[in-house]
Amino acid sequence: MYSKATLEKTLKKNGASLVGFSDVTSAAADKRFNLPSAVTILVALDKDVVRSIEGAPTRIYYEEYKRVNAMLDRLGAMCADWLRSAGYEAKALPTTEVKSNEQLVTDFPHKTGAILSGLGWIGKCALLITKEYGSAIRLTTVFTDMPVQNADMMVSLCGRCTQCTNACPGGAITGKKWEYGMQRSELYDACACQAEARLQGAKIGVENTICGVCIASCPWTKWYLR
Ligand code: B12
Repeated sequence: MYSKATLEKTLKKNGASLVGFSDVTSAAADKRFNLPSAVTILVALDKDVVRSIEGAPTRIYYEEYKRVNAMLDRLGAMCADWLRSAGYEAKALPTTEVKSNEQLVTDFPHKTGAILSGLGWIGKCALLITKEYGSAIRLTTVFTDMPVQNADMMVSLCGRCTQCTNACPGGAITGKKWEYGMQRSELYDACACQAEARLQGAKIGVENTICGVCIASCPWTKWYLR
């Protein structure tokens, strides 16, 4: 009854698009509540909403952003409850946690578990990209002591594509292809992205950093939108 497969099925039945399991002991123990494993939950963004942000963010994208964040928080809590019922420890991270410092780095970026569980790769735009949904996804993490093994990690499938580099209104993306262990700064300038996302947000009356033009420009996202 309590197996990884059952947990995955339960989460998908309740709206998760993809679920991954990873051993995160390669990250510092104090950044993962001393727990060795992570469950990474992905929810895909609505196709029509993603189509609406080809050149600039929209109000409906902001509404979708809030809807998916709330859904991920619910799925994270559900996952933690399930793990505790199975006799494991569990700690759900908030989906939107920005306990980030001036360098815009959180203790445990959600993308880390996604990469280690083989759900996708880091695009040239620094977003997680999956074969199924491109980068039109948001994600969250639940730490646990349920034993899991890492799947094979994916290599970047960005090839020579420069769509996100060309589309970024903030000129934040360098165009370099991601390899495991690469620093974010080699891929992109997070401060330039943040400044532009603030401007873009202000244009539609939103105070948050909201953009997503790199999401809509990605050929893997366009494949999902077909
Ligand atoms: C701070 C932050 C920002 C900053 C900096 C962005 C950035 N890329 O770091 C600003 C304000 C600019 C920003 C902007 C946006 N953000 Co933001 N942001 C975050 C936040 C809160 C923390 C990210 C962080 O710590 N970055 C630090 C760097 C080092 O990590 P990283 O780039 O996330 O990923 C690295 C690690 O995973 C590492 N890694 C990979 N494997 C392994 C393995 C091990 C063992 C280790 C140690 C590391 C490691 O390599 C990656 C590349 O360097 C996360 C939520 C979260 N808690 O994770 C959302 C998040 C990254 N944002 C998200 C989104 C969607 C956006 C925007 C599109 C805004 C919007 N919604 O309109 C833009 C576009 C950003 C872009 N192109 O990357 C999503 C990304 C979804 C996806 N498909 O990847 C996240 C995950 C939110 C969520 N819950 O879904 N964001």
